[in-house]
Amino acid sequence: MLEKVLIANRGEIALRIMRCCRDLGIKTVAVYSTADRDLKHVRLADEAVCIGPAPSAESYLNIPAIISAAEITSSDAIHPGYGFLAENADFAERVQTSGFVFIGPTANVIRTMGDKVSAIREMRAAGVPCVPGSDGPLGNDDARNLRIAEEIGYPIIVKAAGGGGGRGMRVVRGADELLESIKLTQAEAGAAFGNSTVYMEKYLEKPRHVEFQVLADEHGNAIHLGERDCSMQRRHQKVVEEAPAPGVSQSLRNDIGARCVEACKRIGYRGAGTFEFLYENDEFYFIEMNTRVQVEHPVTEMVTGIDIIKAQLSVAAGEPLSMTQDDITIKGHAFECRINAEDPENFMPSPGTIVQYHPPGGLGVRVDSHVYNGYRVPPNYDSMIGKLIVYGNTRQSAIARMRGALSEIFIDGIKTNIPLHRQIFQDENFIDGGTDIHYLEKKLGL
Ligand code: MV4
Repeated sequence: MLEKVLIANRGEIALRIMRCCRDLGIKTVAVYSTADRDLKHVRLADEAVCIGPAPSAESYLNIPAIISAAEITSSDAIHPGYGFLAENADFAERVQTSGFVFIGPTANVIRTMGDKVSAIREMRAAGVPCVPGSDGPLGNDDARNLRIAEEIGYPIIVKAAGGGGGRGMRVVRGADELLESIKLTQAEAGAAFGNSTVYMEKYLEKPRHVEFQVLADEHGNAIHLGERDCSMQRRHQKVVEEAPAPGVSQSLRNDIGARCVEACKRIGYRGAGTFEFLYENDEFYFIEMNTRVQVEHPVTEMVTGIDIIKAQLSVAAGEPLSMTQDDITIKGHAFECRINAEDPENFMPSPGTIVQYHPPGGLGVRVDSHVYNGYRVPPNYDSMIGKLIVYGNTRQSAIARMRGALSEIFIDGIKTNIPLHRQIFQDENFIDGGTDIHYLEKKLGL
């Protein structure tokens, strides 16, 4: 096993990784910016190294500072968490060439999946169902582009190969707007991602966002842990996630899961990963792969009993996966509410000092958060301050438990989105299950 892991992240995920290392007897190194001296995991880690000033670009995105911290602490491996450098292929490569283990897939796999056109090409080849589309980049042949769109059928969506997560895309409803939209998306993509390549897909009007969790080792073994429904979102920020996805049959889960596993083996995937799909009329359509652990991984942990961070650490150490697909069963139901330091009226960030914090508790209630009484939420980073996760034997009992936990939780001193979560867990359509990706924005009148 690894002896010492440097955690190249902050907040709740840094604490989650630190706790997992502690369980496994692995020493930890925290790296932090000057705004984050008082983070909980910095206090609890075996060692802590300040890597720069508050702005992320000078600290959590500062590759030489992080590599230096790994060197001076004699760390074996670097866990990137999510966000920041987690899907930066150049970072993964620098970590490896500097003699450390990158806790994630190889730099080349990150690079391939980071380019959405090459990711889709790989997935098609592996038998993963994709959205009907251009099957490759669009060229500058206007007649050809018009013909491709006609074949797919309007509406279509033009997406940047270097985009993802909602950046660099444009819906086109008729031939009259197509050529202009392609040129605009190409120009924006070139400026934003340094890659003006775009591709085309059929635009699905009311899909759900359902993603499959996978784990793979470097010995050719891979398994899936079922799916999560992340449709409850606002402006591409997920708000509530759940596992399993309401209405997905065991046979469809097994089929799509097996295809994701096959894709992992084909591309030589290592570590934890997520296959993102749009789900509409009982059909799955692959859109992107995430080559990192995700914020919402706990709902999968709750319904499978698998510690995803522990699996990441063990496969990074070169060990084979300790379980096979037959060991995995989905039992019960889990929800996660992302708790953000933001104004519930206008969603603006609300940093400041937490003067009172009362976390909820009880059977089936999990709080993944780094906050404590007196903690000051800095204005420099993402506003998520924790996650409230509940488990129940049924979806209905999990909803009841989340309502109870939301009535108990109390945070004073800053504004939070807890009122929004209370509203969502009273919403009839959400309670019925299966609301689409546009539901929350419509409900909020956006
Ligand atoms: C789509 C789509 C409809 N049809 N692709 C947005 C984020 C990026 N991951 C992909 N996205 C979408 N791709 C086709 N062919 C609708 C979205 C989309 C979306 C997807 C997932 C979660 C939230 C979303 C919100 C708006 C649009």
